[in-house]
Amino acid sequence: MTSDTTTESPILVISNRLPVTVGRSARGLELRRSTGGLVSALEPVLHRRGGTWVGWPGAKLRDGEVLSQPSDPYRIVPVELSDGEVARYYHGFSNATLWPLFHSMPDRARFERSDWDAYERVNERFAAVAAAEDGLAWVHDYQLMRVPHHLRRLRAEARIAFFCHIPFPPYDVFRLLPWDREILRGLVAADLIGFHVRDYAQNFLDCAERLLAARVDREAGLVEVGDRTIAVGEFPIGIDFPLYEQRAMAMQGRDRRREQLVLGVDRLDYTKGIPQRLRAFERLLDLHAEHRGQVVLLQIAVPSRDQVRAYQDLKREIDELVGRINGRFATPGWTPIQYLYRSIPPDDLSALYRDARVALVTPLRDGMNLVAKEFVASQVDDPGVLILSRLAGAAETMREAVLVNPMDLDGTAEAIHRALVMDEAERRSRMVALRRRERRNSVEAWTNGFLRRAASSGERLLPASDTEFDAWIGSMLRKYRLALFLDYDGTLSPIAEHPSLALLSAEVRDALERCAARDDIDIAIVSGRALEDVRKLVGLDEVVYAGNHGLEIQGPGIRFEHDDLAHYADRLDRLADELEQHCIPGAWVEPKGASLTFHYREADETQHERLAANATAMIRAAGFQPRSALAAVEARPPIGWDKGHAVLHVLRARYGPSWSESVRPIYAGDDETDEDAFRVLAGLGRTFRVGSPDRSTAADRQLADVDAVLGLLDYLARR
Ligand code: GDG
Repeated sequence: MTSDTTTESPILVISNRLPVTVGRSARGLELRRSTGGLVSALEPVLHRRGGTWVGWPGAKLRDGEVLSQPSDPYRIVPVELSDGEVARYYHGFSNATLWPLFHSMPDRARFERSDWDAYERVNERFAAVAAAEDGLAWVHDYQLMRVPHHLRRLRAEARIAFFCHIPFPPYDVFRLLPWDREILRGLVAADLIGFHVRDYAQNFLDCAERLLAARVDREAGLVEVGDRTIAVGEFPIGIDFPLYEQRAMAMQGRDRRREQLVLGVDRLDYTKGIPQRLRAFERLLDLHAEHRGQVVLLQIAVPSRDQVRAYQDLKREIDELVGRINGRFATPGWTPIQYLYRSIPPDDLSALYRDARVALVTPLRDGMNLVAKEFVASQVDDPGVLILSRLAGAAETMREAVLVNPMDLDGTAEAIHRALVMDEAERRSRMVALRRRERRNSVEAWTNGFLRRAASSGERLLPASDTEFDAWIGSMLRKYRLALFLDYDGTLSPIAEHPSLALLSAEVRDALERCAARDDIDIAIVSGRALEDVRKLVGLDEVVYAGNHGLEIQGPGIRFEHDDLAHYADRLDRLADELEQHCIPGAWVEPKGASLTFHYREADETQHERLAANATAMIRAAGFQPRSALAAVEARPPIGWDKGHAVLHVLRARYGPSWSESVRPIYAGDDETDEDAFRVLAGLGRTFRVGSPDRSTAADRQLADVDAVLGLLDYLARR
């Protein structure tokens, strides 16, 4: 994979389905080109720039069968799924968990671990197939939200963009998902994350801030996770406007329908609000008898996900409603509702769009809704009226539509009435504005806009500003004394080749000294290093030092050593000797008083795994706890004491058992061992995780790197 970032690099599209549907007949493999909106959106750029489309072909391939030829403008690469995976990853986690939840219908969502496991496995496979291809990776939709993460693992330098075609739910709904953080971490491995409308992007930023402790800049649309910055923005999708316009014009010869036609076109899905729409139409006939015998609602419902129970139930509900309403109102010459449960050819659809007096687009929730846009593009003659649900993404921009709340049956019935009696001047002025916007914001503009942004994203956030720090910790500092806890390696000093090279920069030293000089700040350094080691590196007398993850603590007014330490001293010496004997060039043992670390950073890379495994086994055999660190394994005495205990010990020793009445702690650290401190301080002060953790953090916020910590120290010293 190349990391070329120009706008003209090849494109690597990754989506659940391929742009072709695979079938099998007596003549063998048959490929049918899919006609969906995504295909017509992306094929032009793939033709222009070249590239690859990775996806599921929808059927099993036999050995040697390929989906594209070298002469084709772009490659089509299949990801194969077993029947069980289709059931669990696709029908299960994608369509029975994420789809209802993301449409804010949690009652319909099922949460099954085996579905999640299949989703994770399939996403990993998509990423593995994609990792072998070139180009700017553009991952599509809710079925593949873990792909950016797995792709980034395989190709650290890849440029990855993600687009979500469905809504992103508010935090309160999203966090019902037992795998909420995993999904977010899957996404933030991308460089750009796109949504249809601003609300969804803001919901995503809320979730990233609250569940990943990420820093977000809502105005700029940036989220910072560890040392990476991800752009998040709204990119409302459009349609191929000229295509629909021309098709509608080509239909000119057809008879216009006599009746006043009200049209509904949807996949049969519970998000589309079809039963509510039918009831609203019934209400219209109740409230405005003048439309009886005149108006027909034609509802096209394209069969979708029909193996799923909820969709079968919905189908039955609609069948019954149509029967009941027609039974109530029909006359020998007029049937109020015509209902087609099938897909119709594109030309016929265009003819209906063109002839309809009213398009009734009333989903309960919809990412965007393309039917509304296709209807508008097809109004080439006497203009009709678009009635649009406020809960469709399309309502964010299509303000000249008649907007309704689909749950409000009376309101929707009145809107249909209004549309049916609206004079031509009003219909025309609304439609002119709608058409102008959709013509400009076509799907081509969407693709180009998104890809331009994807090529330029990757900006760094500004160092946290005073305003931001004020919002996080300002009010707390005005009322309380500050106990400032800082880890050393990776927090105050960047991780170095060798521990002895990790020194404080002049700026960090200066900011630390200025903090230490203030009367209202007390500093403690909490490190995995030996106490003497870290004391020498920092060298400030007024500071408390906690070495060996807090097993030994010394400083003004405190001298503490854990009781059990002496007991382990001899055994630790023996373990050090044993490990020394196994050292190869580039591996060494660092004694740290109460613990030791076995380093292998500079040893031959092919030996890393073996060295780590051996050291871990020896440490365990000697009765110590192994803990893996960066190219190192630590051996710690099996004493139930960690940085969390150490922090509480310092607070009690310095300020007494009621310390929280007068003191607020702030803790910054970059390591897994700092998580223990984040956990005990939750709600008692403010905690910062430095860098980009692999797993989730218990800290309140993240800071990108040592420079961001410097920003914090400088703020504390100056304020
Ligand atoms: C997802 C999001 C978002 C329908 N019936 C027939 C037919 N269609 C075509 C329409 C339209 C498409 O299907 C439906 O698109 P929507 O946007 O309305 O809805 P979803 O399928 O749920 O799509 C949605 C979209 O992704 C894009 O990002 O807007 O919110 O849910 O193009 O024309 N086409 C033909 N015959 C039919 O009977 N030929």
